[in-house]
Amino acid sequence: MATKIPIHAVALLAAACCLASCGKEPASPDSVAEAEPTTGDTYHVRGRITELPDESSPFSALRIHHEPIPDFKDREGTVRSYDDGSTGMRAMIMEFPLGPGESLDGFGVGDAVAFDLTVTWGSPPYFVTNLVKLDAGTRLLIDVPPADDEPVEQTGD
Ligand SMILES: [Cu+2]
Repeated sequence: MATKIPIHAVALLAAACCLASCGKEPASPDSVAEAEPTTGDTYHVRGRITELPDESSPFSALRIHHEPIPDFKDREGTVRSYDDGSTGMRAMIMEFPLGPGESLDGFGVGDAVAFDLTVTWGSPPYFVTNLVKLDAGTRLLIDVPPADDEPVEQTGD
């Protein structure tokens, strides 16, 4: 019949609405069957901690200046590309919710770190696991190279 609405479209719509509005509310049995897996994509990322959550400061959070994630897929599953030739997610400082069981004990602002970033676009949309500290001397792509015009010691007499 020409007017029949495809079942898949309805189920996808329902799933999308649920993702957007009701978070952890149990889905109906119908939409469970059609629901996409929530395992998400995981990226291995390096960066430097710029801020740690502080109980006395309500807007504080774990923030990390992360290196570019060239294969990062947006919510539509697309790897974006930019005019400068870069792709995915460019380096930036952003807030990172911790995944289950993760602890910030022993971490400090300025630490170079590596972690797995799992992106589910759920609630939270992404989170960090396997956070480890890198060697203190680790040089990251985000570390600003010394300026060319830095004053140079003159040794002449
Ligand atoms: Cu980012």
